Amino acid sequence: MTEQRRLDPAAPWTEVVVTEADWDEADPDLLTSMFAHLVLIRTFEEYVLELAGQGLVHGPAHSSIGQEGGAVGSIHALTSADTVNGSHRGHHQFLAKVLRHVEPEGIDPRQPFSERVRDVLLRSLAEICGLDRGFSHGRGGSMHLKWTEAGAIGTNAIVGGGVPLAAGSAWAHRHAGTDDVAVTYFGDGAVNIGSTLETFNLAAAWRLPLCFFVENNHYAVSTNVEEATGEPRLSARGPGFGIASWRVDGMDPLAVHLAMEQALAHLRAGRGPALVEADVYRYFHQNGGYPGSAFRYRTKEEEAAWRARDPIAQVRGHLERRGILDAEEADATVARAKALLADIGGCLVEPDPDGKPGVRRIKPDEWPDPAFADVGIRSSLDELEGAELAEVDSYRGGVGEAKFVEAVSAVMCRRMETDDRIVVMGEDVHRLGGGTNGATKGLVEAFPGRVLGTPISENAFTGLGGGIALDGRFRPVVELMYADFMWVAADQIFNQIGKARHMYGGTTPVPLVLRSKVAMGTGYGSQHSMDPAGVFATSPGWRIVAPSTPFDYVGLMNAALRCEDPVVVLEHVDLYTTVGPAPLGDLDYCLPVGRAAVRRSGEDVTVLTYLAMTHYALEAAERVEGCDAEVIDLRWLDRASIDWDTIGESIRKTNRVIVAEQGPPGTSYGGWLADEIQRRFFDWLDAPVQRVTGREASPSISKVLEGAAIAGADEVLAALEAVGEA
Ligand SMILES: Cc1ncc(C[n+]2csc(CCOP(=O)(O)OP(=O)(O)O)c2C)c(N)n1
Ligand SMILES: [Mg+2]
Repeated sequence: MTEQRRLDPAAPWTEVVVTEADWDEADPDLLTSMFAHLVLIRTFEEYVLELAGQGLVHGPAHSSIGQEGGAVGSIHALTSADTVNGSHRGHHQFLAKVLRHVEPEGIDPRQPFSERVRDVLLRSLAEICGLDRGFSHGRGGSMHLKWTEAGAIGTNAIVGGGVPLAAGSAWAHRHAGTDDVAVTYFGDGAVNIGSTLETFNLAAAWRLPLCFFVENNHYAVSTNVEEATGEPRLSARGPGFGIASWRVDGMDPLAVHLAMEQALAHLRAGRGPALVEADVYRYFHQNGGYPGSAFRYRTKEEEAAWRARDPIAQVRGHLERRGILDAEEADATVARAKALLADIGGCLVEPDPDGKPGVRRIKPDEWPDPAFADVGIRSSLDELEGAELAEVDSYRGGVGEAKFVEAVSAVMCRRMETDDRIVVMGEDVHRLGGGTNGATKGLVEAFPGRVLGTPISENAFTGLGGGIALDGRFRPVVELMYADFMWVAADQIFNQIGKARHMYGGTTPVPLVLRSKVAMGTGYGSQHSMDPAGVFATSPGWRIVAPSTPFDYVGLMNAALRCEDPVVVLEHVDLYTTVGPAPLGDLDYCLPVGRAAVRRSGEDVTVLTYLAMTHYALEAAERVEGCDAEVIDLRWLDRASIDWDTIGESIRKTNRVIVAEQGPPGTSYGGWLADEIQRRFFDWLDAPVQRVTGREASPSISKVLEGAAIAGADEVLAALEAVGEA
């Protein structure tokens, strides 16, 4: 007969229940300001629904009506320096944060609303309508609300997508030596997604000052929380991760406020993350102005029961009961808020001259200029001005030889020495003498606290890096142990990091370096052998560098670390152990952005290649007979940085092109490049652009099959011979 021992999680799990006595003791200024916020946000949201109903909000408008209590109660406990982000349903959190920022002492509901309040509401409404005077010039709209100055670091349309980014913000707060915190708001649906769960773990492991604020409104679109999880008490998740957790009635803004104060005391004391689950309810369906019951996934009775506990009515009731505000004053607040919204709306919309009476349109001057569509996808590169530039033949410090992987760790060491902002993270980067390949050798000893071994959670730690980059105080260098793991972190890499600058208006720097190991030929098989260049090149926002020599690695890494854009630095394991030209002097030079290197001059064909394939192409060019190949090592691969001048000059001479890469044709880099070349240089081409690629399948583990799947010198040789015979 076994003995049963009850085990309890180490982290506490508490429900905060407010009593009448708490309401009696609450600071009148807190209650009046919460009331003003609630009324402003509710009125704002009603106005958004009105505009949406008239087709004046392009795309969804996820209303927060009914669940304002969670945001208002919690944000009244924050300072301007604390940061918040949220998800698709984020108007209420954003508004509460920016209102708090412009009126940090609170808003008096008895007074006229200030110009500052009017201004932030106007800019918020403009953003939601997709208009130029919005915070992101209408690029972000309803689901991407960001005003960094106010600590509103960006809402997000990917469920759970903002959670790792908030962890980055929390990390930056702590690393900067402050007691500021980050709060990430998300729903009962988002609590089940990997990025959220991974971030629970990472934040707890690293004791980050991050509050996971779950707005449990009981539905994810039409799916209710009981059918989506085995434990619908969502704050139960926290203790399993070692996170102190609170549950509170979110329809009661004071209860939320008091629970949040407890959570904040825990966070500011450096005791690790906190989770607050606020039980709330959205009165309407997922989107638009119809109640959920109209779509039959819930009943009118259920909706009425929640409406009976309306957060505004609750606060108002206590204000009146305590004689702080009388009914007339409260009604006047509501009337003033309605008038304010009508006034703000009048700045953005007008009667449609071609429409029936009552039909409105967006004022034409309020739209962004269509020419703005592509502005600010990447930085202008002003930040590289004044950088020391060098090429191997112009470098003054002398060029010797070194092992490639030593250049990798040496340049990072040098940069971390000169730039305190740099922080390196990834799996095992802090152990094994510099990670699994020695690429981070010596760093942890030299820079303790700045070389962070992460738990295996690519979404969480890549996103955390993204959050640090967006914060701006530090420069994250994230290592992906194998390039294939980019699919695991795909949301953070492509939806978040790559799109953030543009989506939030085109000016937000995202200085993140992603070191990604390309491990073709190592026998690690189908899931560890990809070349990610093609995927990055066809995704927005990223710059891509592909060094083929130690000298270039140093210069490209320096440029990447100086750049305000996300840059993926591809590192091919075939190169790690090779010896090549390397600087003998300083490690401070950059390679010029967008400059390719002609590695071999030739007359008959231009071979465009990169990374390890450069060496195989050069080998083939030496072996072939009857074809004089010019081999160009592209080095900068992305659309914005590729060197069309060097490519064009070569094509005008040879009139033939081969794009050579090792990986399969499917996700290949050469596809888009060949397409560009045939249009740009059609008049100079004597033959279609030829491509050398691997086979269709991802490489297998069997050495023979792997060799067959990956292209190398033999495949380039065959392509050159074909040119020679033509
Ligand atoms: C990763 C992802 N999956 C699905 C969606 C589509 N979607 C948008 S909101 C939503 C429901 C989210 O529910 P919850 O997290 O509870 O937030 P709520 O809408 O209730 O505020 C879904 C499925 C999405 N945007 N992102
Ligand atoms: Mg929900």
